[in-house]
Amino acid sequence: MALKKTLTIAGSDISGGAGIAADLKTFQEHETYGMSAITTIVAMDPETWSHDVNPIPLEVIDKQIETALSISPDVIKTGMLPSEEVIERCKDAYLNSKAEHFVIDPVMVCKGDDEVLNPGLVDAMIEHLLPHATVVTPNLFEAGQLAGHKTPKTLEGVKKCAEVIHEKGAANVIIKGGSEIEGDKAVDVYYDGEEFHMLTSSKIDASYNHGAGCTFAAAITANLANGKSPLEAIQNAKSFVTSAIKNGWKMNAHVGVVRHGAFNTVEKIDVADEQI
Ligand code: PXL
Repeated sequence: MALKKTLTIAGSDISGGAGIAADLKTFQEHETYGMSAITTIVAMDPETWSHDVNPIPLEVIDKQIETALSISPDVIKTGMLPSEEVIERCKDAYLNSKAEHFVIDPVMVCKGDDEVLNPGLVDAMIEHLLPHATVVTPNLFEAGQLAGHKTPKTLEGVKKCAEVIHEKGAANVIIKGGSEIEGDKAVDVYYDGEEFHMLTSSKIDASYNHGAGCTFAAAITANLANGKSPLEAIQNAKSFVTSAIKNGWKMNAHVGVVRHGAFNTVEKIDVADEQI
């Protein structure tokens, strides 16, 4: 199969678990050619692990996007975007590219850090990104924000948010409920405007899960590049990230991180899919 090209426009997590590091590792695990345009650099205080977010100047982001687009990415993914201008640049990048798909991971906070990135970003994501998204991958908090609802806590609440986010233009919505939805399964809810699917795996010890969200969206991106349908891409990505979380490891006193390559090198964990 011809080598496909995947581009992430996202932040750099210096610890290597999330952001472009997660994306590039995941792209490689799927044999796609990964490229990155860095929007912000996140460094961590070694003592407290508080996140220090350092946005890259807009003109430097523009130059990176210009370079990457000249190499014709097949699928573009977004991650941490520090300003409304950068969000608009991502839309323009996708519309000016020949990419077939656009995957939006609507990063609003860093895990382990309760500082919400500028709340004005939510409106910009709704206006500029959702209408063009092949897939959007919010967690429960992000789903509530995008839908204009409270953070959903039940399956019914999650389904309502998925409907609203789909109405705002995202073709395929996958809401990561994970272990936070009641019951003995880790549940993600998929909606494409017609069908709801519940993707479930056993609840696993998810304490070492830094980077899980980025890895999941990057795996969707790579699967789409490799010709999978959105639902198949999401199903495969859930297996990939569940394996990565189950094999996560303790990095230091503050954080445990997913093992990005576990699906290919340690174990492939199955995910059940039920239409609901
Ligand atoms: O997990 C969200 C996230 C995304 N992108 C970058 C990050 C983080 C969290 O630390 O640093 C760059």
